[in-house]
Amino acid sequence: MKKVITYGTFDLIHYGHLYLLKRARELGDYLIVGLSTDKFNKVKGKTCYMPFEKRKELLEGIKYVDLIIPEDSWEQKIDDIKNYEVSVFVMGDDWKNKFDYLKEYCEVIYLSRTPEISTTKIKEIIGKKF
Ligand code: C2G
Repeated sequence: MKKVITYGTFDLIHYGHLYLLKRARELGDYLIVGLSTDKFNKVKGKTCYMPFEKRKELLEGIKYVDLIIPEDSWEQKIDDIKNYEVSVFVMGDDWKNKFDYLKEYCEVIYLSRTPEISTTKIKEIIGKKF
């Protein structure tokens, strides 16, 4: 079984996230998502609308996602890749080259981001209208 892994916050989940997850899943047979915990989001400097449990529940409803694990540090990726016997690590290309050190452990693929949509943009829209 060819396992793929990706990581993210997935706050106010939108079709940009969905297209990433779909394309990531198509690179193998099984997709693991390392979902940033609320605590790790603080480390990343991200404030979330939705707490981890809600973001996890939404991801569980997406057919491309097979397993969700908590992401609570920058350093866990190598262990995750080894422990879950991952073949492919995938991130959007806003992270291009940032995770090339993982090439020692698995294939590293950066997929194009969906340009016109972002959680920040959604927050701006929500902020303006409601
Ligand atoms: N993404 C995308 N298109 C968008 C927005 C996001 O393809 N319009 C992708 C990102 O490139 C990323 C994934 O969706 O691969 C999740 O995005 P975020 O939740 O913003 O993830 P991020 O905060 O970048 O966390 O250790 C890695 C970090 O946890 C990544």
